[in-house]
Amino acid sequence: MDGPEHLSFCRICMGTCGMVLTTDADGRLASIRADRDDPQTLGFACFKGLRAVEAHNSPKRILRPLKRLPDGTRIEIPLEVALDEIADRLGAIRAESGDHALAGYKGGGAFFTASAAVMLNEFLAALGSPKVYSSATIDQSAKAVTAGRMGTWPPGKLPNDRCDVMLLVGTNPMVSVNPPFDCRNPVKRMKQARARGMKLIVIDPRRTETAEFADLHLPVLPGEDVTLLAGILREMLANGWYDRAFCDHHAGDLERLREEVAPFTLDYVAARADLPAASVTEAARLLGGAGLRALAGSSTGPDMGAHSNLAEHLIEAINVLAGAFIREGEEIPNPGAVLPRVPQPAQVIPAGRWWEAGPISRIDGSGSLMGEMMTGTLADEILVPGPGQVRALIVHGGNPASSIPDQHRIVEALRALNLLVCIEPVMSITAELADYVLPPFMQYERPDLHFWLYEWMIYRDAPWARYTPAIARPPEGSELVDDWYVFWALAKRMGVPMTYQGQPLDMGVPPTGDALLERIAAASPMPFEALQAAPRGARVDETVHRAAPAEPGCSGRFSLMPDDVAAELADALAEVPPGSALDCRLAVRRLRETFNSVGRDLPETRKRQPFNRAYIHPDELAERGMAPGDRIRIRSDHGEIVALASADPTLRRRVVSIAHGFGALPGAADDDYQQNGVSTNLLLDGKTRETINAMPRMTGVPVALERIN
Ligand SMILES: Nc1nc2c(c(=O)[nH]1)N[C@H]1C(S)=C(S)[C@@H](COP(=O)(O)OP(=O)(O)OC[C@H]3O[C@@H](n4cnc5c(=O)[nH]c(N)nc54)[C@H](O)[C@@H]3O)O[C@H]1N2
Ligand SMILES: Nc1nc2c(c(=O)[nH]1)N[C@H]1C(S)=C(S)[C@@H](COP(=O)(O)OP(=O)(O)OC[C@H]3O[C@@H](n4cnc5c(=O)[nH]c(N)nc54)[C@H](O)[C@@H]3O)O[C@H]1N2
Ligand code: SF4
Ligand SMILES: [Mo]
Repeated sequence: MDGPEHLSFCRICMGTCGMVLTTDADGRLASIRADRDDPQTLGFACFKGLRAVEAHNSPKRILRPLKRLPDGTRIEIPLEVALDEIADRLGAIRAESGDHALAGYKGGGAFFTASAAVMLNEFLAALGSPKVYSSATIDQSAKAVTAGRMGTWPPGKLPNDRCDVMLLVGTNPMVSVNPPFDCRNPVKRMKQARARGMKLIVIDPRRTETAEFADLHLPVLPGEDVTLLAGILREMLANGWYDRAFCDHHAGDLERLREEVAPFTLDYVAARADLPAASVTEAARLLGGAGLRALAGSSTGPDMGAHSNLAEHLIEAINVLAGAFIREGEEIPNPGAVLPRVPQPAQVIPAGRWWEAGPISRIDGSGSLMGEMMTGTLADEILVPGPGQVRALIVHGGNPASSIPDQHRIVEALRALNLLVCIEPVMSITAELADYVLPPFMQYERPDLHFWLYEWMIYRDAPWARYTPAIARPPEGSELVDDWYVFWALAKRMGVPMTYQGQPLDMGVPPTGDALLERIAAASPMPFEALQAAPRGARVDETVHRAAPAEPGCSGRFSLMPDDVAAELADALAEVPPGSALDCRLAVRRLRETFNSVGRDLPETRKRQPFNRAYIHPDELAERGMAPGDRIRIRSDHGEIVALASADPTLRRRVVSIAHGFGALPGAADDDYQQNGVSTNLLLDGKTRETINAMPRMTGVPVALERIN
């Protein structure tokens, strides 16, 4: 018999879906369903989140710390013994090769564990190593680059519910449940937005589930966002379709923007991005010429392609032209729920270019962004000899062997390490390479907060916060670890004091998960006990916050076209299209059933997505003499993979759309496509990287398709 119902929320993605759970007589998770009465997520939950019972009780879950022996076999060892050994080995490497030989990589599993989301950073800082890498810099770090090159507006951009027109570039929130669109039940929120009259423009090579709602869909050729966005900006400027009053006050170099986008004429854009010219004009008119409040937002599509930093810069330039910001006196819907509140005057904070100060990569001179080094350089940091070469890596809730472009090279690098430790609940392909695997509590077994690092992106209409206690008991006979404990226990053994949220940690007595969460929420107007007592979360205070007037004498302006951006635009313009042999383009995409590589091994998931299908338009298939189900070779300048073709009429022509996060270790016994799919990172060179954030090219990459049976 199931016990009473418990309220909690899912922490796989930013959806933060309210859930109703039950546990069995042993306290183990027994059932899960979406909470119809959740005030934020309104009864939504997706396939991935509803797999939690299987995931927590999976026979594939790692239940006790594992150590790999020299012959490659693995044994279970007690947690404290594993920590002793890891601390000894870290200490020895540090003594021999210095602080910078120690590094860490964190992925989604770490970011969504509130108590430990910044523990890796704190741990490495305590050791004197700047070498924190994460999935954030193989994702949308173009947004941080753009903020640093253009400037920022403290009150923020228009909230979704206040805009009349929204442009979504390369994002499919109906499936990815990810910003920039509202991720609290995106389908319902989109229907509501449409019902109140919001116009939607979507730029995506696929007629996605999101594009289905659009007034205007521009099926851009992948990798050509820069072309299209420059064309839209040119049209806005040429026709006077922009907010002159806002730009007069806040744009620094509008004329230079006008000059630099001038070559992107309608004919040029239509030919190169392969779109009707009229749709470019119509997008520009809706964004700036219809007297409506418009907002542009983007995600992985433009931020993973060629010139991703430039593409993102052009998207934000559209926002400046449209004046898409919260103005003086307007309400700031979420000024901070657990994050500290800071003054938010309606003015431009000029481009800070923060990466120019701080640590610099010995590989390519890239600096640090968001307090991290660039993941695009990680394989080289491990493989290239010299002072500062990385020899030990702690992987926290990530799967770098799967997620980093040029899979052969990153796997070679992970194998070359003197020490690889994973905090990881399942035998991921990275864990397979690890010297130690420390299995953590899974989400419903730990107390947690909402994804506080980016809380304003989740809770968009109020300063809302949410706490959950641990609901389920871990499996019988397991020895699991709190993610944060690993770092605390290693620091203690290594004799280095750690801080946490700016305060020293007691290195004598370990903290508790709740104590760490309380510290995160210390600045909240709501006492932590009150938050703990609110089962569906709470608005932390009732004060209405408004954008303050600009500080007297402030003169900051947005940099719309600084020199480096102009140079990148000139490069993009001068680019010669790839040779006719590579006549198709690879496009990134997400699947409903998996979260990157997470969930791959669950039986229901495997039933639906046994491997990653290569989606191609049916006419494209027919023209190439291919049929759905054919084995095809996808070849880039860098590598090749074999996959099964699948017909997708929602795609534009000349595109193959295939998800990442699949595949075994190359050459391993289970490296079998029909069993595990294949890593698209075998196609990506990892070396063609953007300046500043070392972002590799992951979409829009030219490929050839060939039938092989
Ligand atoms: N070719 C290509 N490559 C890509 C992308 C792409 O579109 N195309 N996308 C990129 C993007 S946007 C991202 S964010 C990265 C993702 O990069 P990663 O975060 O490195 O990869 P994931 O597959 O999400 O791995 C998350 C790991 O966390 C583990 N985990 C799950 N729950 C927990 C938990 O509670 N605690 C702990 N400690 N671990 C847990 C999972 O088992 C899994 O192994 O991949 C990037 N790589
Ligand atoms: N179900 C599910 N949800 C997820 C994830 C998952 O793996 N599965 N991953 C999570 C993560 S880590 C992230 S970062 C977010 C990502 O969130 P999103 O970026 O919204 O991810 P997608 O749904 O892949 O949407 C990207 C869209 O870009 C389009 N695209 C591809 N190439 C180009 C291009 O060159 N230009 C343009 N304009 N469009 C292009 C694709 O067709 C696709 O529709 O999703 C998160 N949510
Ligand atoms: S949308 Fe995200 S948060 Fe909601 S159930 Fe799915 S995975 Fe969990
Ligand atoms: Mo991501």
